[in-house]
Order: sequence, then structure tokens, then C-alpha cells
Amino acid sequence: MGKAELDFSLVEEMLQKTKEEIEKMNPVNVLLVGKTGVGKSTLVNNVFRERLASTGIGKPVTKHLRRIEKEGIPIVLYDTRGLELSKDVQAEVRKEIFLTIDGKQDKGPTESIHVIYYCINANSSRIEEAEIDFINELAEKVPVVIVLTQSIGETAEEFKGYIEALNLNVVAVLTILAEPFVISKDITIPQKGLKDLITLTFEVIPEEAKKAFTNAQQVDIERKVKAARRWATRYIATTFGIGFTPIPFSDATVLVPMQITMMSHITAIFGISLDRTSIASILGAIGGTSGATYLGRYIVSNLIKLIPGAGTVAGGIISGGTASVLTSALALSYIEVLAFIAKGEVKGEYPDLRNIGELMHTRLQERLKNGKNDADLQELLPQKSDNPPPKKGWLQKVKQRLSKKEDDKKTVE
Ligand SMILES: Nc1nc2c(ncn2[C@@H]2O[C@H](COP(=O)(O)OP(=O)(O)OP(=O)(O)O)[C@@H](O)[C@H]2O)c(=O)[nH]1
Ligand SMILES: [Mg+2]
Repeated sequence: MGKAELDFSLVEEMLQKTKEEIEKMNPVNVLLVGKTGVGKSTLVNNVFRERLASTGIGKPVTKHLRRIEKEGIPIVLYDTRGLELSKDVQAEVRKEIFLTIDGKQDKGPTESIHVIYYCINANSSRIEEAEIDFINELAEKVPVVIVLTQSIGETAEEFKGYIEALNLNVVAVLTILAEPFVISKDITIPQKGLKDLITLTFEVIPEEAKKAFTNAQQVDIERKVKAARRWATRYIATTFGIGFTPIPFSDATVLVPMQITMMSHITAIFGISLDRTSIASILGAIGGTSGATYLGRYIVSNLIKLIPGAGTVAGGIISGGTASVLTSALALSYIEVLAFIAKGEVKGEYPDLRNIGELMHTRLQERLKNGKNDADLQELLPQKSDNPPPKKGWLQKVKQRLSKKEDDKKTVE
């Protein structure tokens, strides 16, 4: 038993596959424009995961433009500096911005800037003619959202009205308070406007960048949940739908690699950074962190039994229906756990590992017991019959892979 607990091969596999999935994504490219101190970094830190502006790595692109990235988050930020300096420098900055935008546009939709957040402090009272022209010129090339930062109270709304009356060519003018504003020990003004920014951005960016944006943002967890569920539905339908070769209980371990692949995809689509211990807690809550064989046996001997009728009716055979109930329950419970962790992370809290495991365990058991009466699960199960059957010999292939893994392990021991 002691040895079994130390086997982290599935954890490593999940980390590796998740990483590969994220690397395959086209990142979303966001340009931040605004004078120093308006709140560009504060905005980014609250809109995107892991306080991206503070923890990302910045590299100069031009004299006044920096590119900020962080491994594991599919976004490229372009941050401007120098717009508050002399007129000459401002002209230089603007030129650099246009050159950068044009240069990237030439390289196609995945390289181009997808959206510009043009930040103006909401407590300013007016914008200059030159700035108005600049915004309009930008808006001809890329969708621009004017973000009125540090928006508190009526003055911000009045300023918004003033800018809207200028009829700029922009997507919208939004009043935003990216981080709660503490007035006194008892009085804090809450965040505002971030969800609107997410909704709008999602609408204006190209299809190619939407997946990455859903991953990178941390404001709309529900959007992450929905995207992950949509993907899982398709995966389960194509894997266990019509054409799925029923497998004997003794072969149930072949389900494990598919489920690990599925969970890795879900993690990438959802967008969350899980460490080894969290993944281990989650896998442990399913039935052990001890390699595919052990997990597969656990799933068959304990989890399948929970599905009403699964073991008895089919007489030792796992049908596509049983496999999809099992896998759907796994997907849904896993997504719930990710949402739980993500919601805590936004507030700067990381849930206790025991709570993560406990949630995974109870939700999985509940969903399996409810089986087809679980409304969410019902939604995920394959309904259509137009799925292409799996390629011939898939069962054989997965089995080979599994036995190779076991061999590798033996040689290590
Ligand atoms: N409470 C609160 N303070 C904010 C907000 N936005 C900006 N601030 C304040 O303004 C300061 C400057 O904000 P930054 O986000 O660093 O501004 P910036 O545009 O990135 O500035 P540069 O990097 O110098 O160009 C912060 O340290 C905060 O004190 C906000 O939404 N809420
Ligand atoms: Mg900054």
C-alpha cells in the first residue's frame, strides 16, 4: 500500500497533457493603452488569472511597448508606457503602437491584436482632441473598449456620458472598478464592471482567440464551466456513443487513459493551474493515485456498482451507456471541483486539499447513484446516433499502452 501511494504517474500524465493542450491553443492578444497610474496593471491583475501583470514576464517589444506572458496562461498582453510624457514622446508611442498593430495584422488572425483596452482614469474631466483622434484611428484597426478606471460614484458616470456623446468609433465605454476601494475600516466600495468587460471582449475577439480568453480570464467562472461541459459532452458522445465496443469488466482499465485525457482537456479549457498535490487529491478521491491498473480496478469494483442496474443487467459487460454515465459523472464532478477552486483563487484563497478531495468524492458518488436521473448528467450523455464509430483496434491499442506502462514501472522498481 505504501508503495502504491507513492506512484504519481497519473498525476504527471495529467500535468503533461494539460500543458500540451494549452500550448496548442492560440493565445488571445490584448493591448493596454493608458497613462501611467491609471490602473492598467490593476485591471489585468483582476481580469486575468494569477495576478498576471505582477507575476508575468515582461519583455520589450519597442521602446514604449512591453509584451507580458506567463507559462500556462494562453494570453499575450502588450503594455504601453510613456503616454503621460511630452507631446513628442506621445507621438513616438502612438507611432510604435500603430507599427506594432500593423506588423502583427500582416501575420494573420492568430498573431494580430484582438482587442484594445484603452484606459482613462474616470476622475479625469475631459479628453484632448489629439487623444480622440488617436482612439478613432486605433478603432479603425482593432476593436477598442474604453475602460474608465477607478470608477466610483456619479462623477464616473457623468464622464462616461461625456465620452459617449463624443460618438467615438469604439465598442463601448465601461465604468470599472477593478479592485475594491477601501474608504475606511468599515466602508469598502466593491468591484464593478468586470463582467461587462468579459462579455464584450468575448463578443469582439475572433473565434480563434475565444478558447484562450475563456481560459485566461478569472471573472466569469460560469463561462469556464459551460465551455468545459460543452467539450466534455462532445468527447463522451464520440468516445462512448454508437459504435462503442462493449468491454468486459476485467478490461475496465482501458477507460482510465481516456478519462485522464478527458480531465486534462477539461483543465486546459477551464483554465486553472493545478499543482501536483491538488491533482493527487482529486485522483485519490476517485479511487487512488496509484497508476491506471489500480484506478481501473477501483472504478469497476466500486464506482460502477453505484450506477443503478449497470452491473447486473449487462452481465459483466461495460456498455457504451455505462461507460458514458461513469465518465460523465466524472467530468461533471471534476468541473465542479475546478469551479470551487477557481472561485477561491479569485479571492486569494486556496481551498484545503481535504476539501477538494471530499467534494470530488461526494459529488461523484451522488451523480453515479442518481445515474440517468441526474439532470446535468442527462445533458452530457450521448443522445445523437451520428457519431462515427471508434477506429478499429482501439481497445487493443490502449491495452498495449497500459501494459507498456506497467512494464516501465517494473523496471524502475
Ligand atoms: N482600489 C483600487 N485602486 C486602484 C484601481 N486601479 C488603480 N488603482 C490604484 O492606482 C495605482 C496605480 O495603478 P496601476 O494599476 O499600477 O496603474 P498602471 O496603469 O499599471 O501604471 P503604470 O504601470 O505605471 O503605467 C494602484 O496602485 C492603486 O492604488 C482599482 O480598480 N481599485
Ligand atoms: Mg502597470
